[in-house]
Amino acid sequence: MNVIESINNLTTPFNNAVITIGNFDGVHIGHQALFHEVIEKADAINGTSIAVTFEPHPSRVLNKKYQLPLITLYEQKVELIEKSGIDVLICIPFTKKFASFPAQLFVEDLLVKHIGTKAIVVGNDYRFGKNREGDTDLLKKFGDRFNFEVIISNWKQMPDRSERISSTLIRELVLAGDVAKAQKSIGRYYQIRGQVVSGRNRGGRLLGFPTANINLTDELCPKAGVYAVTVECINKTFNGVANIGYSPTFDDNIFTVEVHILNFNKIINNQRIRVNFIQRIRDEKKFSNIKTLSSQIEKDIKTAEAILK
Ligand code: RBF
Ligand code: MG
Repeated sequence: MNVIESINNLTTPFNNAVITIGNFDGVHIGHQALFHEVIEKADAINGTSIAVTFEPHPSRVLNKKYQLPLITLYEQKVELIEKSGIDVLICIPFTKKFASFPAQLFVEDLLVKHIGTKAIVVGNDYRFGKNREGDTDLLKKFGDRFNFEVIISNWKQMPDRSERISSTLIRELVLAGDVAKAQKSIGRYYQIRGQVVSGRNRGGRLLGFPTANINLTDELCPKAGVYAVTVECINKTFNGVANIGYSPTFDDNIFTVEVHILNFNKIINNQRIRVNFIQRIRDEKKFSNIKTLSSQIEKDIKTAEAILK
């Protein structure tokens, strides 16, 4: 996949460009469906399949007060879009100036003149231009005027058709600890990335279950509790159990994200690590002594092994 990170690098329009545009936070099943429609259309007209996105996320530039935790940071978003099979990813550096472009300028200058759009695939709630003034009706008008096809794609539903899949739904599911349902809406396990930092050296010494403590680079962290996970580090994937929270058995009240990796005895301080959340096991609890916590962790490991086998 060709990744273009500056409008200045859009020198010649693409051949029969078929595009979709969005923030694509989470690269969920709905986004993946848009990418597939773009790829099919591009195949049909011998064209180029293109995803257009924005970096930083527009919410970071436009409203400073409440910042949504992003589901996928830029690095992971690029990886996932690449996996979808899209030919070109155009990341528009999002600035206040860019946000102030009127809808027509955005379409005529960026989409038509620079990208060479011949077809665009968007959801029916798609909005564009300054103050989100453009909607799908206006896009169709511009399509007639500038000679591109507008394809409106339906929202994707959860497999049981209970809800529409959206980035908002996925944030809610992850924050509620429902990682199994999150998996159904993103089409992969929810993953966090970070770096291993030294902890209090308590897990191994006191409890018999050493953990890698993680300094998250990601923003969206699952609800406090114990989870069956897989762990990617040192170029391999391992099974594990994660604990997220304040370890209430001890009174230091420090929030940690930690994983105990099964059948593992390496020291991985400072290494990059990725944790995939497979299933929630239980809430965190305050135990009356270290021995009962320790035997509960032993049970958690058995539970995780059964889930992961
Ligand atoms: N600490 C608690 O205070 N309550 C818990 O319920 C709890 N569950 C855990 C489950 C697992 C699988 C692991 C690996 C750790 C858990 N811990 C829990 C955290 C434990 O206290 C921590 O790993 C050590 O204190 C080292 O930081
Ligand atoms: Mg630890």
